[in-house]
Amino acid sequence: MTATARPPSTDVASAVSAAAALLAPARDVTLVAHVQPDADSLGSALALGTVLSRRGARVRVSFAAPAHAPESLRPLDALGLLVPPEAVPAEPELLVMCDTAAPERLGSLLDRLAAARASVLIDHHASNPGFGDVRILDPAAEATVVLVHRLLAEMGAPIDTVVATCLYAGLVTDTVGFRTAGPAAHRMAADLLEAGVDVEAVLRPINGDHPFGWLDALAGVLHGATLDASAAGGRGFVSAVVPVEVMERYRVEEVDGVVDLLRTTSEADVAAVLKQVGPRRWSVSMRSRTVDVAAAAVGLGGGGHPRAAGVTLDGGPDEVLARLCAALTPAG
Ligand SMILES: [Mn+2]
Repeated sequence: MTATARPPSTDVASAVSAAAALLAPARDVTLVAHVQPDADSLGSALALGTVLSRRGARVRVSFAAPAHAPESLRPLDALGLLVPPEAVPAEPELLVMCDTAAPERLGSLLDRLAAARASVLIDHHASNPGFGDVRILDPAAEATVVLVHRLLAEMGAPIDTVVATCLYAGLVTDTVGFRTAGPAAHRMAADLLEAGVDVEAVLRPINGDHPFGWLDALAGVLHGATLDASAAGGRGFVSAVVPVEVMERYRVEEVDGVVDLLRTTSEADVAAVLKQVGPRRWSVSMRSRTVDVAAAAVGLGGGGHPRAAGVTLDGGPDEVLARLCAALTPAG
C-alpha cells in the first residue's frame, strides 16, 4: 500500500465536510493562489471558483504577484474570474487559499487573511504550519487539486470540461507527469479525461512550446552547470544559474523547465536552479531523488515538498550555492 492509497484521515475528511458546509451557501467568495502561481495553485482556485460561480455566487480569483498569470495558464480562466489584487475586497466574506504553504505566500494579500470573515485553507505542503479557520491540509495528497476534487465531490458538484481542465493542469504538473501519482490520482485523471480534458491542449503551452531563441539561452545556462559529486552527503549536487538577462527575456514556461533537465543528471541526487530575481537575490528551485530538499529549504526560510522545494536567498551565486550545500549535508 502506498501512502496515497489510504483513505483520507478523519481530520482531512472533517475539514472537507466543514469547507463544503461553508461554501455551499456562500454568496461571495474570494479564492487566492500563491505568489508566482503555478498550475496547481491557480487550477485549484479556478476549478472551485468556476463551480461556485455557476452556482450563482459572486466569485473572484486573484494572486498578489506578478501582475499577470503565466500565459500558459490563462486559458484555465474560462469564466473570466481573475482579478488584480487591488480588486480583492479589504474584508472578504469568505477567503479560500489554495496551495499556499505559508501565510507569506499570499504576498500583498496577506492582510485579507486576518480581515476575512471566514477562511479556508486547501493545501498539501508538508511544511505548512496550518492557518485559516477551516484547514484541508493533507501532505499525502499529490496536489492541491486532489483535495479540491474531493471537496467538489463532497459538495455534489458536477465536473464539467472547464473544471476538469483546471484540475488536470494541477495534477499533471505537480506529479511531474504522474511520476509521483498514486492509484487514486490516476483514477481521478481518468475521470477528468472522461469529462473532456484535451491533454495536449493543456500541456503543450505549459512546458512544450518555446521560442527558437530559448534554445541558445538554454544552451548557455546548461553550459554553466556544475556538478559537485561529494555534496549532499556524497549523493551529488548539480546546479545551474539563470542570469537576470535570461529571466527578463524569457517566460516562466521556459525558465521553469531548466530544473527538469538538471534533475536527469545521473551523478546527482539533488538539482538546483538559481534564478536571478535581483542584483543579489536568487529564487532557488530544488529537486531530488532521495534527499529531503523541503527540510533544507525550510531551514533556509523556504518550503515545499521532500522531492521539490524552493527558497529565496540573498548573496552572490557562490555564496548561495555554499549555503544550499551546507543545508543539504546531513548533520552528524
Ligand atoms: Mn501544489
